[in-house]
Amino acid sequence: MTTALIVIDVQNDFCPGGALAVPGGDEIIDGINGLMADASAVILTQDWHPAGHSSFASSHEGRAPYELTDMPYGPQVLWPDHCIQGSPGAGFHTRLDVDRADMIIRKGYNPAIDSYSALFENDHVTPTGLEGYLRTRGISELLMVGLALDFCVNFSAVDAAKQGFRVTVREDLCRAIDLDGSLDAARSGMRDAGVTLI
Ligand code: VGL
Ligand code: ZN
Repeated sequence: MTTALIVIDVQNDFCPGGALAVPGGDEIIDGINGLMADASAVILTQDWHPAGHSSFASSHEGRAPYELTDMPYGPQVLWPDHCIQGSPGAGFHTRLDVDRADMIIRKGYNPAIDSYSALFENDHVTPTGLEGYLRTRGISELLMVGLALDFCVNFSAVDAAKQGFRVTVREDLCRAIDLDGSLDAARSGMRDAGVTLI
């Protein structure tokens, strides 16, 4: 069984000082680097939005960050502008060992659809291509870490479990945004989907 380490969105905008800073987001980096040596595959994801992305509150007249809106594909949290393609905030944290990565997958580049998950956009049908990459490499087991536990890690873990991968999330190597109970909901959703939380 080949296990891949999937490192979700360890980018400057999700670390302290960033546009959508996750509390303690930079505290997990050394631990993640430490896992890379033993992993048989290392995959990094990178949130990668065009300016004016539909998930940004600034793209919706009169709306503020962290409010909910309805998109054609369902409810969507409106975020501060973050991870704009090519900006410093979209870059990986300088301490993250990016040289060890076999694959970097970008997501959220479609202006009309957000993409929390590393496997599918938020419409839950448009694939990112990661599933095909994993399968063609014979990878069936995933260890997930990164930011944010209750959004991108959660959606990635649940989608991967639904697609038949064995998924473990190292909670100590994740940090959460925790918006209106989103962390508790994410934990129970992951467990219901068969994800192992350790
Ligand atoms: C994320 C909100 C918006 C994440 C990405 O990486 O969890 N959260 N875009
Ligand atoms: Zn985003």
